[in-house]
Amino acid sequence: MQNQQIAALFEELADLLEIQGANAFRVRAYRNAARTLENLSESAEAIIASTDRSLTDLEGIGKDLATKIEAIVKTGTLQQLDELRTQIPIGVSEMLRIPGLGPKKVAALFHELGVTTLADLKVACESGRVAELKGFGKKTAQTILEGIQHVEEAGQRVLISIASASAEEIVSDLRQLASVTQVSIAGSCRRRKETCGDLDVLAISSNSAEVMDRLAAHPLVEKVLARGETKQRVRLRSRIEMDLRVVAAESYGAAMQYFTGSKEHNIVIRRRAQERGLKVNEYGVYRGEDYVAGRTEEEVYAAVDLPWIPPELRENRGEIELAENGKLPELIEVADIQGDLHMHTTATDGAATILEMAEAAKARGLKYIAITDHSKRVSMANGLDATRLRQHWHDIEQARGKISGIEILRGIECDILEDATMDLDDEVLSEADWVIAVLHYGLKQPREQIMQRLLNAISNPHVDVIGHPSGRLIGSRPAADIDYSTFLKAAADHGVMLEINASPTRLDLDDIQAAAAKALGIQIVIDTDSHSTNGFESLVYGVGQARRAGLTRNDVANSRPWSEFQKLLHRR
Ligand code: DGT
Ligand code: CA
Ligand code: CA
Repeated sequence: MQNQQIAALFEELADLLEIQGANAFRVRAYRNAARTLENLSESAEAIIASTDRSLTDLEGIGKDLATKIEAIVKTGTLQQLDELRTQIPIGVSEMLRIPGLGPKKVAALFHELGVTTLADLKVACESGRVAELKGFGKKTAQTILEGIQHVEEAGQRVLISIASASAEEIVSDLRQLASVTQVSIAGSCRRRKETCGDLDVLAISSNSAEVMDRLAAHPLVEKVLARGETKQRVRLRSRIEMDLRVVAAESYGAAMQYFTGSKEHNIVIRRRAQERGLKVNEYGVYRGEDYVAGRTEEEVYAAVDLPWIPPELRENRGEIELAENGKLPELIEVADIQGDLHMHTTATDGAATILEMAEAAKARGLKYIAITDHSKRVSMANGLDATRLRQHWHDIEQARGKISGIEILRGIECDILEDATMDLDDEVLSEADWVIAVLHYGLKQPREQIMQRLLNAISNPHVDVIGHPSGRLIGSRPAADIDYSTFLKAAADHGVMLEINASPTRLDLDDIQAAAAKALGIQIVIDTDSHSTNGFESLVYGVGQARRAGLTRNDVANSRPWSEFQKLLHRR
């Protein structure tokens, strides 16, 4: 159980309590606990297991919360939360996913209008009942209607970070069984898609009943939905569902290939097989009745005259032609990343100091970082004005003297304001080592205004990179309306880099636009946007997105050693 998963349960608990109308103080205690856990550099599980430390040593964690964390680690859930989930209809908690609808507004819709599903809510908005509600009004009702559409389009998908943490935990548990010789994640999670609809796991075992029993008994599993001879479908407590299939060793590669997908990729593979007089299915490759291959994925691809294709590329977006011509890219790996150029400290909304961030980055093998706290427009994060920023840079210089083996750049994450000017003036930006320009506010502006802002930032000679370009938060905040062909061309013309923000709720640029950026020769930086020393763990998701885009080391600026990366600074 990772801290992030425990924190998510506390957040859900706080939401449901708030909808129920619980005491605000209690609600805040759970939210604070969630923050504390997210920012913790050590796992709660390890603290519980240790003899010399205790959860109650942590800020804001009293005896009651410590007991709850222990219960979550032990059972995967919290009785109180399970009860609340039965009391508050699932449609009501779903409303929380609508941008702009917090627990207070959802509570009003639930208690005063009796709305319990998104469909109810739509009707209530259209009939004018929502607009009449105290604190709502016509504009809010309209925003809610747009939000419902956004949530419906996003569906019930789960972030890759949550999906892969659960899947990895279950896979390593099944691996413990003596009868299990192989077990792996397949499906969209293996392809590292930004969200997963459900989880797919494959195992080789001589005893499929034993594997299914073990899965059914796993603390993360809430319920067995279906069970057959060799397959089982379960629902996890986090509400995502999982398919488990137990297969024979000679079918393992074929099953992995089949269940990794994507469907679109598999259709082409099957067609290639037919053209060669073969049949491919989840059991193997067959000529007539005869099994010819299927033990490994390599065998399956070889049967259709292709080299093995990395899962992240299997979307039928040109990977088969690349494979056929021996031109598959050598995809970037986590270990290639040498620097991280977007992170926050206690100067704004981060949880760790400059030196703590530098030490944590160094411990993870990074050779250079940029400290990029917020600019003043982000007042709720205590953003920096020019005076505080210069003081902060002075503090960074001091920190440099206290650590060796890692370079620390004096950076800034500067807002591109709604009127298309920069939040800090050129004079102070010119003194920075590294400037990230970003949109945070006014994301709903029409395309022309959004583009004016991005293009102005790109033509500012002090801007090194555009951070999380679309501003989207997956499943909760829609992306700004960007004309990508104009945007990417401008970035290429001005030599401005673009970020893949690795935070699992952002993953922005997305895979398609990152591939388009690569095609134009734009340098990409994969940044974690860390707000605590734990934040560096998100790197794997950013690298996953970069791999889906077909990026190699050459495409990613922060895979370069410091001596080379340094040459990219101040070159504009
Ligand atoms: P998801 O769960 O929506 O995030 O996406 P996937 O790709 O994990 O899809 P899922 O779980 O429905 O199925 C896993 C893989 O199994 C899928 O990528 C390809 C394969 N598969 C499932 N159903 C079909 C099908 O009807 N035809 C073919 N060719 N392949 C299928
Ligand atoms: Ca799936
Ligand atoms: Ca599935």
